[in-house]
Amino acid sequence: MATPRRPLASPLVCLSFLLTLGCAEDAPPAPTDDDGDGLLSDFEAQVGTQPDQADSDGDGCDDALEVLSYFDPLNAEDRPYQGVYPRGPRPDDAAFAEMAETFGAGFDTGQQNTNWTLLDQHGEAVELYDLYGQVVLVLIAREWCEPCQEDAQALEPLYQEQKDRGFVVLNLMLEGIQDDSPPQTDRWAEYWGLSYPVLGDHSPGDYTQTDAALHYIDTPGLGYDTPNHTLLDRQLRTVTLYDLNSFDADKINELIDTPVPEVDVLLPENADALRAELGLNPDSWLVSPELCEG
Ligand SMILES: [Ca+2]
Ligand SMILES: [Ca+2]
Ligand SMILES: [Ca+2]
Repeated sequence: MATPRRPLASPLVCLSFLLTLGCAEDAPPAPTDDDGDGLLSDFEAQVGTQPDQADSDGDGCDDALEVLSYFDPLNAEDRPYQGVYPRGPRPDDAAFAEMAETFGAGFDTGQQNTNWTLLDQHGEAVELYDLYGQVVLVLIAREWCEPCQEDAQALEPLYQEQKDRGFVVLNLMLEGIQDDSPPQTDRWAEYWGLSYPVLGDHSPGDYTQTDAALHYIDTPGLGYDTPNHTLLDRQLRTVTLYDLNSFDADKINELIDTPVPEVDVLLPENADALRAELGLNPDSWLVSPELCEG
């Protein structure tokens, strides 16, 4: 970010303190924000970011913005998405392991989905576990399939309407405009006006060779129909698997109305003030990557 932030502990504060009460000799030094990124150095020590570097991982986003928008300030590959998809707080690995123990790990109804990662239409990695806390609709489609085209378009207004409340469509694309040809996710997204993540997961005539779709196609043999839908709740547990009917807007809205699960994340004490200073909306998980470049 171009504009360095004001240090939160002003020298004037210490001066007025000296004049009125005097400074105890063994008083601990006031916390400082040496790199001006808005995070006090003692907080930076707790989360592992650099106290003398505003952007610890060098991805263009200052530490404070990453911490407050739930991206990883120590991973340059992880920063606000070009597609501006919602991102909430993510549980740590131990918490995910505990949930898998409780609900069962896998993709059957009620189970805690196992994590997976695919590239979207902007070439960015989208990881399922980063979407914890949101209602997720997995749409599996092929470019040549007309009902898929209609379905994908019909989901766009629902995504626009509800993404602020924690709803995302993950559109897994298996094939391109010809049977078995590779999908082009940017072409599909652009042509049909889709802003949710469109993820390439090519199945050259055999869905068992896909990286994620194979978990959501619950059918014997290699045959499967598109479009199909799998709905996950806010804890990423399967609610309905491989549904061949049109997406169920009522069920989706019912899940969106459920409370967001609590996640233990370390946030600075000045989080509210910092959010306001950085231009982050405290009621939304949508963060534009433009905030990073200032
Ligand atoms: Ca820093
Ligand atoms: Ca960064
Ligand atoms: Ca980062």
